[in-house]
Amino acid sequence: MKLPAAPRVPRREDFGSPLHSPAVAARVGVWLGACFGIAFLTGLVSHFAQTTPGWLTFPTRPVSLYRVTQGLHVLSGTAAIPLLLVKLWTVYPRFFLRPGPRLRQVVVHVLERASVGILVAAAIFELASGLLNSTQWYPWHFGFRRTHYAVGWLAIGALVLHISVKLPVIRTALGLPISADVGDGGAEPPNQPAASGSPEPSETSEQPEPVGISRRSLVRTALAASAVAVVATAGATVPLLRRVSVFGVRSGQGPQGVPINKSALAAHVTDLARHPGYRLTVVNGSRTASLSLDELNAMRQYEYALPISCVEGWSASGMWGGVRIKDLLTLVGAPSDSNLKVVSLQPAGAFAVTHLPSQFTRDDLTLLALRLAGQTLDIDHGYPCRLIAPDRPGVLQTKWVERLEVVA
Ligand SMILES: Nc1nc2c(c(=O)[nH]1)N[C@H]1C(S)=C(S)[C@@H](COP(=O)(O)O)O[C@H]1N2
Ligand SMILES: [Mo]
Repeated sequence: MKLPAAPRVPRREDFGSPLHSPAVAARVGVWLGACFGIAFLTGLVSHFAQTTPGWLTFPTRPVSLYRVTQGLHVLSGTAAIPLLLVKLWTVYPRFFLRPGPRLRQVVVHVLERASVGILVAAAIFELASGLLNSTQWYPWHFGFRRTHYAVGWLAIGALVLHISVKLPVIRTALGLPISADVGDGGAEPPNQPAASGSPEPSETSEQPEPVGISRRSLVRTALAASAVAVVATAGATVPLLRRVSVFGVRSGQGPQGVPINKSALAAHVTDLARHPGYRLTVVNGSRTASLSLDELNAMRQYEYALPISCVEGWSASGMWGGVRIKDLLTLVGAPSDSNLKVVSLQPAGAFAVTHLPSQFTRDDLTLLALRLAGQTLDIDHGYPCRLIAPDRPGVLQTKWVERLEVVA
């Protein structure tokens, strides 16, 4: 009678499926690497757009630059999710690899495993935190933006190291047909009898029947899943896909054709915003101007099509009407390229006060908007007035503005 084998830690050799192969890992990895590369570069743009004042002057043209880069950022991250899952599944038997007996082999093994561990942890963290942020769910206590940015460097560093170390395997795997076996440094090539004694497997040796899906199908399925994820969310920023994108955040219509992120109710600003005694205060040192809504409407009005581009990946264009910020500065004798502090009526919150650098202040397109789509601004879009500047992240397009103050 055969006794059941005692439980033991698995070994790499226990995983015989031909899908656990560098042939799959390298092919999925190319796409995954491209997604991470795009997400990293567009993430840098996003970081610099929000880090103001900084050593970098973020440009105000093209007006939709940030809309495109941030859309790409969120979409490349979304596309990476299915790819990362398939890639991790393909390579997970390597987790059970054991180093050779020599000290040097052990050291190299530990270093290699540690770098892969950092890469996997950082990649999972970036995709998970980004996904949750785009759904505005924050089940954590750290600042999302700073942490996501810092771990982004960790991920890209570990990725570059990983690609460099793996380059020979990647090149071999990509140079051969997908069905060819490339040793991954662990198991014998699966589905081939161990070549004990004879250097070539004999021609008559029986090949086991392939079970389940082929490597090619696995790679294609991973890419298809990735494409579906993109199409299901891209409507948040690509108007043509709005109806198809069932998972697109805020791809629906908000008041006046533009979605809402934070409503007046959620910002606890409704009463203040509707108060009949509302006045906008503009401050330049000791000079102050105080304007009622009627007075603002009596100033010269401009109308521009500009996008709201949220960091969460959704964006929408609107026709905004109102007064130029630089015209308001003239009222208090401030130069048009002043730096401004923009203060909202909103009593609290991270975006209640923002900084408007001089390149935006002096720009003709930068408005204190009083209208959207030809109508008085909806209270959820920032009534009585809101900032709208070209090529600026949505979070910094302050709603319910009550005060503009010239700062150094
Ligand atoms: N005062 C204030 N302004 C704000 C916000 C906020 O929470 N408070 N949210 C910002 C964010 S994150 C975005 S994307 C835009 C959305 O503008 P919308 O609701 O008009 O589309 O407003 C920005 N302005
Ligand atoms: Mo936003």
